[in-house]
Amino acid sequence: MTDTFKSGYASIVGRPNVGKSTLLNRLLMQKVAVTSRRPQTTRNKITGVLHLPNAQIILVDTPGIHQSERTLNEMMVRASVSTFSDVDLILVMLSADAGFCDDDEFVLNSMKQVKTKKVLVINKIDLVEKPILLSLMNEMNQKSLFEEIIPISALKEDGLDQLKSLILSYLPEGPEYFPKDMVTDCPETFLFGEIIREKILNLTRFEVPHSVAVVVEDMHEQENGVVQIDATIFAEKDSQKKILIGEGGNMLKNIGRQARQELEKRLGAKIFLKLFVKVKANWRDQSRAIKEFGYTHDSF
Ligand SMILES: Nc1nc2c(ncn2[C@@H]2O[C@H](COP(=O)(O)OP(=O)(O)OP(=O)(O)O)[C@@H](O)[C@H]2O)c(=O)[nH]1
Ligand SMILES: [Mg+2]
Repeated sequence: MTDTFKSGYASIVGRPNVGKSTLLNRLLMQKVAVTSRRPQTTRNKITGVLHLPNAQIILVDTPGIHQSERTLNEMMVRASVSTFSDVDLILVMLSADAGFCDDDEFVLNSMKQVKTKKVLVINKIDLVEKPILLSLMNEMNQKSLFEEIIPISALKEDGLDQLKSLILSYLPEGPEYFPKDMVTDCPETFLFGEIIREKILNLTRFEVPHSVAVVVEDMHEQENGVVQIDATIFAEKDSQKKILIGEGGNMLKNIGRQARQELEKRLGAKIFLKLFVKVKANWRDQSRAIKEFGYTHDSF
């Protein structure tokens, strides 16, 4: 036993949908990032601090790296890429069920010149048979890009202790950067907006999920103890607004109900959730709107 304290940064990067945010939540044992089966769920860097007895691992979840010319998407990818040289270790994530595909190749190309040590995390091993996993590990090993390769299932929490030890072994001795009660840099109101957006991602289809932004405008406790949250859902077109409201307001009611249930559990209080739907044409191509909606919110 030694008394040395280790601390440092590890970013979780990869193409969209491989399970980066799921891993962040499972390692922290609480939800700080929203997740969905749709690609491009995460839009900004989200930092989470994992407090261990003799160490502090600062994890940075990032948006999925992908190709797109939209301003929002370019900003998302820039946020991911910006972590490469700022961290002690890059956790590059693949999804075992998809194997190594062109989109993963694009991710590796984006870090060609990067000197930071990289570990390959193969996620979703619960979805494949052993021989498929072994052949993928073998294929990736031949690239000679990674210090190590580790198979996990973030969702089933398989291999997470091994992953924690592995990350620790790459961190330097360092100070306790953050107070023990600090788990994320994500402001509460931003996370609440994200939870509402997560319900929209689950309930809507086609271009609607991607076109939506949610902003919590106000949150206050009423005299009777009920917490009132006012949030605006922004869509890009009238047709999307119509879908979000639904027949007789049914879709909006559904979104509201699902979000309220989760928020009430989180806050341990009754919530009155007031949702508004507005159109902000082409907001995904306007840096100002993207900033206003909080998607450029930066890490520590
Ligand atoms: N079966 C299985 N599914 C998983 C696992 N990890 C994540 N998922 C699922 O994969 C989907 C995507 O997960 P996310 O955590 O949102 O993925 P992401 O990489 O953060 O995606 P982006 O934010 O879009 O880049 C969700 O439906 C998760 O439940 C896993 O280990 N096994
Ligand atoms: Mg994510």
